[in-house]
Amino acid sequence: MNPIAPDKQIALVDRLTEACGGGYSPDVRRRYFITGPQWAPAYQGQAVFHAPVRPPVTFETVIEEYAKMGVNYWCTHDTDVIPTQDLFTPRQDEIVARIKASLSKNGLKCSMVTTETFHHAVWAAGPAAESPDVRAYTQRRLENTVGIGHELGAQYCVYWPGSLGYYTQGAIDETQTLRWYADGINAACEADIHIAKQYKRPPLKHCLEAKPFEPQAEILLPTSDAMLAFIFSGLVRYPEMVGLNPEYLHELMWGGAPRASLARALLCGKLFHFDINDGYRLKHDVDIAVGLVNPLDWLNVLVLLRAHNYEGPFNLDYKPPRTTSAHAVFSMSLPTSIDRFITLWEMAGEVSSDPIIREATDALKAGGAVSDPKDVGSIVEANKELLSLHELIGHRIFQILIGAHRGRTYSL
Ligand code: 3MF
Ligand code: MG
Ligand code: MG
Repeated sequence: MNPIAPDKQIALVDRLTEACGGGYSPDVRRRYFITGPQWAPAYQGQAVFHAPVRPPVTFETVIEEYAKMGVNYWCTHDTDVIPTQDLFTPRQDEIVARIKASLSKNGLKCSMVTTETFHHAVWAAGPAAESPDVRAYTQRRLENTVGIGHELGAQYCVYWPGSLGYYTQGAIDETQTLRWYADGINAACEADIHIAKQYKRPPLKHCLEAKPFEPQAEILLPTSDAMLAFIFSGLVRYPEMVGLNPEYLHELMWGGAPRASLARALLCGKLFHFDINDGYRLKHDVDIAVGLVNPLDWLNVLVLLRAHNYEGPFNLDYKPPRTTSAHAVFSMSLPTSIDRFITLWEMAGEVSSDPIIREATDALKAGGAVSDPKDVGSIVEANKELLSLHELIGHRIFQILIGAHRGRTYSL
C-alpha cells in the first residue's frame, strides 16, 4: 500500500469507520441512559510517563458533540470545567451559567457531578488528611459540588477517593482517616438535604467509586465490597442516601469478577451508577472502551443488569487511547464505544430469552430425581448428567456473542 498523505488520513479513518457498519442512529442511542463525561473526550493522553497528544477541548464542544452523537446526558468533575482558583467566586457562577446555556441549547441534561479530590497539590495527603484545614477545604468542595449539581439539575454525585490511602505504611492511622472521610460524606449529604429543599428537588444519589490501586500505593477503600461495609459501618450518617458507582475495570483490576461485584451491590440495593469501560486484570487503570477486551464477560454483566432491571446510568468512563486523534475521538472512538455497548445490551436480551439457555437453566433448578435424599451417592448420581449443562450454557452464550444462533456459520 502507498503511504497515506496526512491530508487524506481523516477521510480514510472516516470511510473505514463507516465501512464497519453496525452503527446506531442518534435517535436509537438516545433511548439509553448513557452518560458522557467531560473528561473522556477532554483527556489529552497525558497518562503517567506520557505527554499530551491532543489539544484541550471546551465543555461547549464536548456538549455539542455529545448532542450530535445521541448522548443525552453530560457529567463532570468540578475542576474539569471550573479552574481551582475560580471555585467559590463569581467566576464559578458565570461558568455554571454558561454550562447551563450550552446544555439547554443542545438539549442535554447534566446527570452527575463529582469533586476532583486527587489532582491538585492540596490533596497530596488525600481528602481526609490529618490537617483540619485540608479536611475543612474538602468539605467545602464537596458541598460546593452538591450545589453545582442542583443548579445543573443533576441526579447523582460521585466520589472516587483514589487519594485516600498512603505511600508509607504507618504514617497514617487508617481508622481515623476513614472516620474523617465519613465526615466529608456526611457534610455533603447534610448540605444536599438543605440545598435540595431550597431547589424543591429530591436530594442527589451519592455514589462511592472504588479502585484498588492508583494513585495511592495503598488505598483504604479499594473495592466496592469495602465501600458497602463502609456505608453500613455506622460512620455514614445517611446510609440511605449513599450507594455505589462501581467501575467495570476497577473491579477487574483487583482480580474480582465484575459481574459478581455488581451482584453483591444489587443485593444491597446499592447499585446506583455504573462506569463502563474495559481493560485487564491486575494491571493499571487502562480505561479502554467497553467491549474491546472482554466482550464475553461484558455480555454476561449486561445479562445480570437486565435481569435485575437496573435503570441507572451507564457512564462512558474510558480514555480514548493516545493513538486516537482529536478528530477521531468524536467521529470514531465515542460512537463506536456507544454502539458496542448497545449491541451487547441487545445480545444480553437474546441470552435472557434464548430457549436453549432457558430450558437448561430450568432443568438445573429442577434438579435430578433423587432416589434416596439422605444418601450422598444418590444425590451425586441424580444430578451428574444435568450438570454438564453449565458448560453448554457457556457455549451457547459464546454462540450468541458470535451470531451463530442466528445462523452465522464458519466453514473450514
Ligand atoms: C478514576 C476514575 C475517575 C472517576 C471519577 C468519578 C476520572 O479511575 O474512574 O474518573 O470515575 O472521578 O467521579
Ligand atoms: Mg470511574
Ligand atoms: Mg478507570
